[in-house]
Amino acid sequence: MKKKIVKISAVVILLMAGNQANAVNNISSMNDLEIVSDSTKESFIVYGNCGMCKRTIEGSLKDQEGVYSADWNKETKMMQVKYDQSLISLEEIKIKIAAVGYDTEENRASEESYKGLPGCCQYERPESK
Ligand SMILES: [Cu+2]
Repeated sequence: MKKKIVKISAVVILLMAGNQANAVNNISSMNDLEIVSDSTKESFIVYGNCGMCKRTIEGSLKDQEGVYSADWNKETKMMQVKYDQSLISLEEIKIKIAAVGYDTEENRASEESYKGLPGCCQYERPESK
C-alpha cells in the first residue's frame, strides 16, 4: 500500500515538473500565460522610440527566469510585465531594462549603454534626478 502512495506522488511531481517546462517554453513566445500561478502583473513607463526599441526592451527580459511576459507599447511607453515575485523583483526587471540602454523612472541606463543604441533609438531621456 505504501508503495502505491509513493508511486502516485512521483507522478504528481512529474506532472508539476512538466508544467514548469511548459511555462519555460512559453516565455520564449512571450504569450499570455493563464496557466501560470503566482504571477504578478505590473505596468510602468520605459522611455523609448520605436519598434526596434520594443524588440530590445522586451528582449532584455526574454530568457529571464520568473518573467512570463513582457509587452511594451511604443505609443504610451507603458511596459506590462507578468512575473513571479518569488523569482524576480520589479527592481531587478527594471535593472535588466536599464542594462540594454533604456530608462525607467527608477533605474537609469548608463551613458555608455544609451550611446550604444542605434541613432534612431536614442530617445529623449527624462531629466535625471
Ligand atoms: Cu528604437
